[in-house]
Amino acid sequence: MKEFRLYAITGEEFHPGKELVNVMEQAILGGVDIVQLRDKKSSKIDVLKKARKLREVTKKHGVTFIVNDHIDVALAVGADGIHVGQDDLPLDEVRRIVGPDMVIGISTHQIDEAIQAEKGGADYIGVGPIFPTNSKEDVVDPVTTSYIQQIEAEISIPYVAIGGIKRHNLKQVMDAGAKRVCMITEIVEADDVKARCEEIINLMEEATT
Ligand code: TZP
Ligand code: MG
Repeated sequence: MKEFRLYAITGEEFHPGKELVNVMEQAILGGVDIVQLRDKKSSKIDVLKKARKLREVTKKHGVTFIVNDHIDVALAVGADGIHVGQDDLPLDEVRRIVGPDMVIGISTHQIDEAIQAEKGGADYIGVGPIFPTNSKEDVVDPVTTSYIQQIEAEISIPYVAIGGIKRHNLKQVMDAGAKRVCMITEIVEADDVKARCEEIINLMEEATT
């Protein structure tokens, strides 16, 4: 898959009064290089409509577009990838459905899941939640930055740290070894989403130099 650094997931409930596609375009302009549509509440048809708009704006800017959960929607809009959880279809079945070229990402919370994901042909894994977060309903206990260190030691595919990552704790995440981070609220809740993403990327660069 294309290299990435800052991964933004949608969280429409966190930016009332602002259009989803505008918020995500600001994130892209600020330097986000993957956008994931994650919508656990809307009907399939509404998810499809949002996915079409996000596919358009991500394509315009040459940014990777991933759909969470809905494999059919991902295929219908020509998304670059699909993100699944531990309770979704097994990776080999997802691969059978989406074909060889689509990116497949999977969330992991412990090293066994990460090893299985790598063996199973995932293109990247989510690693988290690192810190407490209110952005996910069925969230498991924070895995802390020690999980990042374990992943660094045992996993070769790209991984992205997620969960409660903010400007103030970003350095901790990078110091543990993470090169890529994923955020919802720290990005989408900002008044100026573009400026926020620029600031986050600067902090990431500072942390690695
Ligand atoms: N998966 C693990 S934590 C999380 C997801 C989708 C939510 C991350 O949101 P935030 O607002 O960046 O903590
Ligand atoms: Mg899922």
